[in-house]
Amino acid sequence: MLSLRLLPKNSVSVALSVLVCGLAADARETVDLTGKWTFSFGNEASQKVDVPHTWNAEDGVAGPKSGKGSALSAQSSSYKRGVGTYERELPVKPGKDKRYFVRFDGASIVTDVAVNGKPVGRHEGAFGAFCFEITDALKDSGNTITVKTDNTFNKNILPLAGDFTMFGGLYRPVTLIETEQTCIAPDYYASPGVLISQDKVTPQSASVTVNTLVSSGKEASGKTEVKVDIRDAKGKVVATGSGGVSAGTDGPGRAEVKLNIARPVLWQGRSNPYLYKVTARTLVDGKETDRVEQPLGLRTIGIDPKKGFLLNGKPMQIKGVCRHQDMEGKGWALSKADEEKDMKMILDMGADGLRTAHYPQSGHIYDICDKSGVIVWSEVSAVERVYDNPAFKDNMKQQATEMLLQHGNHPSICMWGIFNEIYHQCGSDMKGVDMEGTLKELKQHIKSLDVSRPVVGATNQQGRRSLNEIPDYLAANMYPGWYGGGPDGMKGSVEGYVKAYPDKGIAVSEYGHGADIAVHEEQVKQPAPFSRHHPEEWQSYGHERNYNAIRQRPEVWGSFIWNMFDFGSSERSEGAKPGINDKGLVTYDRQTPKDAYFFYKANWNPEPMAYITSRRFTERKATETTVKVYTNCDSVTLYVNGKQVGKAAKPDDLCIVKWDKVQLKPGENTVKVVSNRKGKRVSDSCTWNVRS
Ligand code: GCB
Repeated sequence: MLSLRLLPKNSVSVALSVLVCGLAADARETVDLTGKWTFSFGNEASQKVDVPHTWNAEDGVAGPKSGKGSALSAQSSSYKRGVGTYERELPVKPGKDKRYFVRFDGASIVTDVAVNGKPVGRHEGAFGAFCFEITDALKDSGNTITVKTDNTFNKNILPLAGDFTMFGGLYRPVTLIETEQTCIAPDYYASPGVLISQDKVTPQSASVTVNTLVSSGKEASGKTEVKVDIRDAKGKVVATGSGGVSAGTDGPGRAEVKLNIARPVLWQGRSNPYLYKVTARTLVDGKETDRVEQPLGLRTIGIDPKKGFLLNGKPMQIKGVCRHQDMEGKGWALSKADEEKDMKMILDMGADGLRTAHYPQSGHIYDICDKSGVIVWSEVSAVERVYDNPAFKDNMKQQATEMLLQHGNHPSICMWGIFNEIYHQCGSDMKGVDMEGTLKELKQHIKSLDVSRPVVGATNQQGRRSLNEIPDYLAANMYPGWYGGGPDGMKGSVEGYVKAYPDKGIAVSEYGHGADIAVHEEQVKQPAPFSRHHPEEWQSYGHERNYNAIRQRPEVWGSFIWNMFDFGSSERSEGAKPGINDKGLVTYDRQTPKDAYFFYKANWNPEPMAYITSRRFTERKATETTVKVYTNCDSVTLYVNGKQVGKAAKPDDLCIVKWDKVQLKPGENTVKVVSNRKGKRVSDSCTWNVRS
């Protein structure tokens, strides 16, 4: 249960509220501060920009200065890291008796905010939202907000390392909020101010506790109470309750309301992502002053080392992907439409799990997962190393608190991740640092806020027992077929972990292979990972072999492909383009799903499909070739240059059909496959040129 504990409100690093939808028009107003910003990096000339914005969209993926090496560290960067200053006028004429807040959904890495030159708050950490009250800093008119964001590496702020670019700037939306004197706190760790815990969920009934955080301004007066109702998906009220507000020791007051729902419809992942809606309202002397709505998906979650992941008691092996939050030409500064496009590609492929590696992502991503039934692993950005000093630990706990309070209502989130590859690339500089002690504290901190979700970790240290014992359940990053050993090594790697940790459960938190869509090979051979030669054919073959081993072990509670999309990694120099990690199933510009994408689509998505692999291998030398098709149809017929080749063929149990020794003619060849499933005709075709 998300058991709310009011933490001391820290004026330096407080955060803000989450989704404020459907508010009473006269109670709370929100304005997106999208346009009209002036921006300058360091002493450079200023320019007009819109927010979300980053200054690293291009240089963040330009690759290392030296042009060689692949150190997995975003610390020694060749891209611009420093202070960017944003400024704009605030569209506000302060009303008497009103309060004003400014909310940032995310800014990288350290942010200082001033209104009319008066500091209103500082936030440390690139992935959490934060919200400051600015009422006292406002004038009657002509109000200016100045925001300085600094993405310089900072050893007291997570993450300390990682194979990804730390894009700088106001990269998520900024919102101005106007409230009445008594409101649902928008500024308590930027949580929605309404914190839901699912106390007991069975098919017969569900009991839920809703804690509403109530903030009263200086001028507030009157008797305050909170009313909560829960509506089903059709809008029918299925439970109501109300409660008085007890004063908070520090920070907002709190109203606890317990509710019961008879015979609830459960949130059952992609097969039935059923959502209720919780509405909490503050009333002063009977008059509504504020309202916040939150999603409620009733479900139980568990991991069984023998049965896998359990959703409402039903075992499943999560078919997941990992995602970084950047895109070509935009870095981290994505629009909602960009995020929707990413999630659509994930859903179309048939995945039912998402690991937000290596940090919490935007509220919008979790919203989409709630609505579409995707199981989410959301993680704290403890990548490769953590320190054990108080300043670092404070920041770690603050970032964890933000993740839990901001996103804890999302039913899609089914586990909290506390580390990725700790000890990786740690040399003598980390000698004597009690990294495991720090992670134990992190786990304890998370448990003090939420006992309803398992804590997991992604290891790559099979031998480090004590590290791997820290999370409730374990997962491991495994790269057979890429960083070492052949792709069939997945079987042994999985078995090794299962045997070593029989009570911990095992998931494959990462597996993958690089692929450049312009590089092709007739005979697949394992490439050198840090080379420029990353043939697309090897990636798909590696996934076929890896996934075959994973699916044969149903006790493996999930697998998460590394990665759904190519992503920016300033220190990499390999594959087609320096600065890019090309293990995505989809290219960085999102224009091209690679062959391996369709391997999963054939295996995971129920819609009939057939896809000819190596379709981009258009310029060939050999007249004899193998044609490989991924399909979920019962049988497929191949035509080359209009002539049927052999008989209709059936795919194997990995949805693969292969025709060997297919003859092509010199010059242009049309290759086509046709199939039927459930009366639906499916076909695919491509053109290959043979030039000897
Ligand atoms: C890993 C890391 C991930 C890297 C990936 C890779 O194990 O967890 O951050 O990007 O390997 O591509 O090497």
